[in-house]
Amino acid sequence: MADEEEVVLISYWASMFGARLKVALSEKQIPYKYIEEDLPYKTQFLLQMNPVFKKIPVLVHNGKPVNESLIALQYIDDVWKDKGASFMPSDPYLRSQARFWAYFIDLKIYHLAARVWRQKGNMEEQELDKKELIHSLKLLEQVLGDDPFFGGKTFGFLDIAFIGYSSWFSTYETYGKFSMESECPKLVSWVDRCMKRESVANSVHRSIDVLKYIRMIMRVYGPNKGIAKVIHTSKI
Ligand code: GS8
Repeated sequence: MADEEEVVLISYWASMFGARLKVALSEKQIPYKYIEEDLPYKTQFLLQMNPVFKKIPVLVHNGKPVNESLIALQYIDDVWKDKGASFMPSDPYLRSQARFWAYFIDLKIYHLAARVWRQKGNMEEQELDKKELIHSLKLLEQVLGDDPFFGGKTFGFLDIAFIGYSSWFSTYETYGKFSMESECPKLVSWVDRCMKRESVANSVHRSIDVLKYIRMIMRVYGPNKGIAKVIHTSKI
């Protein structure tokens, strides 16, 4: 990276999406300026850098924004392809599969898990959401198989795409009343392996920190009381 290049990451501490970009920049050893966004009071900078969705994370490279974390993750891999191994497998089919499961994580796991910990719906609906969440996590566990990483022997794109979610595992377990260790032991071991990497240990919050924070939010505001709006207003 030339000296005059400037990399800025706008994010929010507990965001699984932001964690992707922290891990990716750290893996590629790219220095960057970090801006923590206070989401209910979005800064002008965020609104300028992501006028369409107004969401974090945003990667700003030499003044130009890259929105959507999976797109920004691929961008980092493309721009700094000479810095370390590519996050993506070289085989086009395996690349397509890594992208597919990354979308699955955001389309399925994120939304189901949010319904579970926010305790959305009646008891019956909550039970169905929980079952589907566990089923989705088990599907991912099958994708991992007996490999150490989703990238096979090496830590790659799908590992980076999913590892930020591990900060939320205790929250999923607590509000969903299930045990990740019993349901998905291979995923739990995978998290332990990933956490041994400096890039992950320095970027992904411990699950207990997010749980403490969510407990406090639930105590103060209760379930189903516009948590989505208040969640970002209080720090641990
Ligand atoms: C999701 C970003 C997102 O939901 C991505 O970048 O991958 N698909 C996008 N960001 C949330 C915070 S993390 O839960 C956000 O910015 N929310 C603020 C808002 O919705 O106003």
